[in-house]
Amino acid sequence: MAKTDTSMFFTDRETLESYSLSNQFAEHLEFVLVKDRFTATANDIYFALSMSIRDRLIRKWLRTQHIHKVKDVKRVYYLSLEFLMGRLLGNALINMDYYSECQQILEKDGYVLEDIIDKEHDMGLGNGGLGRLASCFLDSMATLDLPAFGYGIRYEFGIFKQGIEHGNQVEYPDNWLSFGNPWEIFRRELSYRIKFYGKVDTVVNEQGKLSFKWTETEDVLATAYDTPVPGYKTNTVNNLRLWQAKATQEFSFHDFNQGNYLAAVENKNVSENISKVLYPNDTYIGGKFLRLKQQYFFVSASLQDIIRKYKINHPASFKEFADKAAIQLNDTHPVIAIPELMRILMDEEGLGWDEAWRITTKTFGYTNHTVVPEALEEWSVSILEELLPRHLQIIYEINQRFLDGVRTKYKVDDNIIKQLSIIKEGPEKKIRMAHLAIIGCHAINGVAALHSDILKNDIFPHFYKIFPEKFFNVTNGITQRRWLRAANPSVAGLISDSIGDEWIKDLSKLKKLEKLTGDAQFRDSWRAYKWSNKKELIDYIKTEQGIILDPDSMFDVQVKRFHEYKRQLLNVLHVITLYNRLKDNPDLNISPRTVMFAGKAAPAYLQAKLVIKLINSIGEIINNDPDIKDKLKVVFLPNYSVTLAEKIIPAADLSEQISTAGFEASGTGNMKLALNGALTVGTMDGANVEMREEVGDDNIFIFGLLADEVAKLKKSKYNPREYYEKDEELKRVIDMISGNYFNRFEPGIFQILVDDLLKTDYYCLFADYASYIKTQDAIGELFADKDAWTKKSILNVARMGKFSSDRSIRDYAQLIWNVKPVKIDIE
Ligand code: 26Q
Repeated sequence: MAKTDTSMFFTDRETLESYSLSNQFAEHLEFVLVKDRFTATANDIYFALSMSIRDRLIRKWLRTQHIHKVKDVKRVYYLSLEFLMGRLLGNALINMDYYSECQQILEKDGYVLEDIIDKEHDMGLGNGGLGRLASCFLDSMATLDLPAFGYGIRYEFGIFKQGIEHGNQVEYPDNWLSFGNPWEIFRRELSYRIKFYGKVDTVVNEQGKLSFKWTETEDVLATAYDTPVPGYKTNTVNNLRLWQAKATQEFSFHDFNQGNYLAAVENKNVSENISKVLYPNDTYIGGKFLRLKQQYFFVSASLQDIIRKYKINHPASFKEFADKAAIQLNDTHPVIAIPELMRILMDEEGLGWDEAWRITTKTFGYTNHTVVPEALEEWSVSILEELLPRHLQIIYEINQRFLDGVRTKYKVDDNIIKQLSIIKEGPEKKIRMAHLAIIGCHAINGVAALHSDILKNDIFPHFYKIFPEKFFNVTNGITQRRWLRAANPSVAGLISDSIGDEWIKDLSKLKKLEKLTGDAQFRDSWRAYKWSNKKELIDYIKTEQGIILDPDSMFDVQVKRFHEYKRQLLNVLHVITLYNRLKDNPDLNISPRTVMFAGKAAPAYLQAKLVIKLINSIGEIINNDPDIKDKLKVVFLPNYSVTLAEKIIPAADLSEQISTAGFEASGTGNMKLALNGALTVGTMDGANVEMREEVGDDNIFIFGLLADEVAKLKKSKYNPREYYEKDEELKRVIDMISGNYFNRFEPGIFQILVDDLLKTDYYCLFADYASYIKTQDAIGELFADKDAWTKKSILNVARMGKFSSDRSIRDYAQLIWNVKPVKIDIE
């Protein structure tokens, strides 16, 4: 360091801090962006402001990393192929407490902060629940002062942009970096070599000891981009490190000299394709080669980075590795990390199998996010053999040792051995990544109580018998900083004015709201703020889609990925039922409803896309039918994203969480909506079960079959046609869809949906229909009683304390990671 005092910084702290944010902002605008007041665009303002805030973060960021290093603390490494961060500016302003100062600075120049915040492109590097969970967890880990690193891929294209054309989903690339990204720091000096393909040589040394050499590989570089993760009102700033692929050679001189210019750059493109695009599926579909490359690419880079950091304090021994690193695997997507760490420890660091295995199993934890058996990730042996030959050897060895152990310890037959094996036999041998994860980790957890039980009892019962001590539950949560404080400032403000603002760091404090349900004035304010949120959403929809909506109608909201098991189609059946009742009796006295849908379907998931088309088709008919007298509207809001969620959720009255019981691992939208005062209509699935426990049966609308009843029904001969024949309203709805009532000009397009329901109805829509309709009728009635509804709305918010991601993270820290908070002092 240039300075002789003990300061770790080059510049004087006093100088930087007394230097006003306003000056810094002006300097960025002038000297970095080279703009003056006449030429600056709103986008320039966004950039200059973000860079000024980033400057303020940097000192804490460096300090945090420094303290973690010198104190040699245990860190959490969260490995995830997805981080659905959304926008960063608003969040940083709130967490660092700069919001009002920035408002004032911009006001002077005639700008409104919210408009500037609106210029930021979402960081959409994820599909849905699992990716957003990773982002909520980063926020909570920083806020709780836990030393943590997120590792992932810096996709050039995030989740596709959804457009609607003639009611159909169309996909456009999400070129999120096209205007630059003020938050990330490119770490030019940080890059690692990632090996692919090649062969494995067996080497015997003079002592007769075997070792393995992975040679003749084709290599790619992983380069690091860091994004700061500030905690709320704390000095901790953790790091999200995303890897980008870079060719080891810009250029093949060999090809170039042969006169083939295009071939000379082609290899570069092939290598750099690895970090090009996020796979837009949110369930496992097929074993795509590039996906495996992505997985290994980021896993290998991250492990090399973790080991480099470990060696700074422990150059000579790996003994303490598991005491310094807890690595959490976000689903099976990064599970190739298990053989990779084994390979590094044995082949590169010279450890023996037993020592390497002890370290590996002690280090890793695995979170499962899916119950659907066909969604469990498998890779064909032939693909692994080609791409990662040494890893395949190690996986075989892990399997062999595990099964041998089982055979000696238990009396098991070959059938059970077959079910436990990592290798699935068949015409094409497959590696079951979940089995590898359970065997190679010390902890496996589900994401809600019901889900964790299903894992133990139904999905992995044999593993549970062998390793009961490995199975945990950590119920998901969401960060209240983004999902209430930032997304819903009016209600958040009302809450803070009434009970103080401790809830922002300790969500259980919301309990204090319970007594305010009896305060008529408070209820009026609550309603008024919810109403103004609805008005804001209405204005947005009017601008974007030209649809006029009524803020006094019930906003009945289903926002999530489109999936058959999430049963958006069941919601549609209810909407058509209401429509028919109103057609029969236009003067029917019902609570007016605006039914809103938003969500993306995987581009190749035809059934899901057809449901989107159906929603748009029924909207077209219902919204323009004069008989309905505006008592029912159906709206599909295109391009659901974190930012759109932040607009919809604060405006919702009713939250639809209607998955077939046993299929939704947890859900997190359910928590976000309830935290914003929406009442839930839901099945006994995922975290709904625990939400009911918290808010009480009177404050949530539960309907439908239970998970074990669904399982039983499926085992018996479930005949959906019986339900159709017996229920007049249901029959009429189905006949309308099949009779092209909503698609006169495109006859037959929805017939596959109908056929599937009548023949199979895998997700039991018909079995739950009557119960759903009955519950919705009760909901409609209650909505007419404004005071009763408002009381329940307040109680829901008051009792959401459990569902903070702060609680989830404390659970992980204690049950699985064994990490402690580290306070960061600024000297
Ligand atoms: C796997 C292999 C190849 C390509 C894609 C995938 C893939 C990608 C994303 C598989 C699954 C996902 C995402 C799953 C997901 O979001 N699951 C949700 O996780 C939430 C957080 O735990 C839960 O609340 C939801 O219930 C669960 O559906």
